[in-house]
Amino acid sequence: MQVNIAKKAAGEKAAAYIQPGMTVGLGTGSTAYYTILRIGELVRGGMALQAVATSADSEQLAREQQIPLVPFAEVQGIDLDIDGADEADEQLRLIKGGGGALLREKIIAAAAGEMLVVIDESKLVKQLGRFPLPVEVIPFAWELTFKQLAAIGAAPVRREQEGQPFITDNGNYILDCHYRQIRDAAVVETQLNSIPGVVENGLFLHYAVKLIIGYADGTVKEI
Ligand code: ABF
Repeated sequence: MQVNIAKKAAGEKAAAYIQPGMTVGLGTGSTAYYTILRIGELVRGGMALQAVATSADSEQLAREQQIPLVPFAEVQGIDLDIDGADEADEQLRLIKGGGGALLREKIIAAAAGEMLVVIDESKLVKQLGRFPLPVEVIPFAWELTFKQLAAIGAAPVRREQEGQPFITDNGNYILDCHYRQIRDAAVVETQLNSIPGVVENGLFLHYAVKLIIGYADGTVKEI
C-alpha cells in the first residue's frame, strides 16, 4: 500500500497522547490505520494498554499488531478514542460513516473520556454537508424510512456494494444523505433521530476534543 504522508502524520501524532494503562478506542479508516500501527509499535515496545475496536476491520488489524483487545461489554470506561472523519469543521463537528462503521464509532466516542480526530487537510471544511451524510437504518421497511428522509430534504441514496445493498457490521443498511450544505447541524440531527427506523446518523457534534490535521509535507496542525 502506498503511504499517505498526511494521514500517516496525523495518525501517528495522535498515538503520542496515549499513556500507559489506558483503554483506547481504535477508530476505522485509512488515517486511524496509521494510529493502530503506531499503537502496535508501542505495545510491542512494552507499553501496557488495552483497546476496543470500532469495526471488524480495525479489530483484525489490532490482532495482527498484537494489541490486547477487550470486548466492549467488559470495559469499565474508555480513556481515549482516536478515530478518523469524512469532514470536520473548526468547531470540531464531524461527519463520519463513509466507511460504514458510524454506529459503533459513535457508541465508543460517547463512552470515551476524550475523542481525538485524525484527518488529512482535505477533510477540514467551512460548512459540513458536501460529504453525503451516512444514516444507518434497519432493513425492515427501509423504503418507508427512505421516504421519510426524502420528505425532510435529506436526498437519501441507498449505499450499494457490487450491486448489492451495503450491510453494516450490525446487519443494517446505510442511506447516504446528499444535503450538500448542512446549515444547522443540531436541527438536522434532531430530525434524523425522530424518524423510526433510523438507527444512527453520522453527525458527531459534541464528541471531538481535538482535531489532528496532517499535511502532505508531513507536518501536523492541531485545533
Ligand atoms: C472512519 O473512517 C469513518 O467514520 C470515516 O468514514 C472514515 C475516515 O476516513 P479515512 O479513511 O479517510 O481516514 O473513521
